[in-house]
Amino acid sequence: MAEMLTLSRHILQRARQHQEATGDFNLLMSHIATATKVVSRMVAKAGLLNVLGKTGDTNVQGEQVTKLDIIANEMLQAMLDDLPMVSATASEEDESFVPTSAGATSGRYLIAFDPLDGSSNIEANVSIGTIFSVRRRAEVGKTPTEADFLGPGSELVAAGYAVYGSSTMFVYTTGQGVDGFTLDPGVGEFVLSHPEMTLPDTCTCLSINSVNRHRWMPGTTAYVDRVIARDEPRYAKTTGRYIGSLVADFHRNLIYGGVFLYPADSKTPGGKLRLLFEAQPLAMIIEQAGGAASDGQQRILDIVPDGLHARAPLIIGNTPDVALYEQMVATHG
Ligand code: AHM
Ligand code: MG
Repeated sequence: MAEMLTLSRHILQRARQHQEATGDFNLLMSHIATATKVVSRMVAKAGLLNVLGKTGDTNVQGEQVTKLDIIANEMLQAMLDDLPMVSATASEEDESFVPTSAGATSGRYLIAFDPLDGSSNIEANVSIGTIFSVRRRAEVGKTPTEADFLGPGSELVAAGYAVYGSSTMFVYTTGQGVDGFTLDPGVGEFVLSHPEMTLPDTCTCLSINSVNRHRWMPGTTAYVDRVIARDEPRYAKTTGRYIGSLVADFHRNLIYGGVFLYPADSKTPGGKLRLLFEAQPLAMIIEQAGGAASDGQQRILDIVPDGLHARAPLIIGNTPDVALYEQMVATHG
């Protein structure tokens, strides 16, 4: 019978190779994966279930919350609440972190997630996703605090995302490379389809919201102009691709090569995307895939967040393209 390497088997095999006892970790990842399977199903049925559209509320970021955002958020929280190894969760949708019922004091892990990224695209049937990260608490045996979450991304023990596209994929890293799994809807399991993902060394896609050009810093304008001039071999075949769903934009660029930018600009001088819920996990994944992530001046994974909802400019993709952006910002400001 043909080999079918499911996500659980893959985690167990990895653990064996590295002689780690990861029963806890396997259960944790399985629960996250199950939550994303449920969200995937909800997203696929959204039109039928009448969960499309806005609730009329705004979240802590001041954005309109869609119904599916809330459902996905509750789903992830519920799936993690019973796990004794999880101390607390933090979500992009909630102002504060939430201690779990099972492991608040004793749990070793803290989970941060963006339950439904790119949710402004839901009604148009465009790909959206879930992003998560896992960090270890410095000290167990006490009540979790917000400060426990506020470490640099370099301390993450795992990060991943699910993308709800033409198929549903689950991509994750534990610091030993990046592996991608595709949901087999018949079996209901994520199956290894993209082992050891690495970025192709070509800048195929330039991904930036170009309509914001009027508010870019000079370095960003100079950078984009240099890429789209297409007179350097590296950029001779570069094309523009921007979905407006970070997970989907990121995933495409991971497959084809390229750079995604949500830079600092005059409207959002501190960036738009959130460090804990978006930038840190994707930065860990891109580095593990051979790429780089920067805020324009420093490595994303070195930044220490000053709050759960801290934001950062995000320039993420192939290393030479991210380095060129840093150089252009250093030269032009
Ligand atoms: P959100 O759906 O979690 O609020 O995410 C923010 C989204 C990202 O998915 C995407 O990269 C970005 O906002 C697009 O922003 P803009 O519409 O300003 O280009
Ligand atoms: Mg979101």
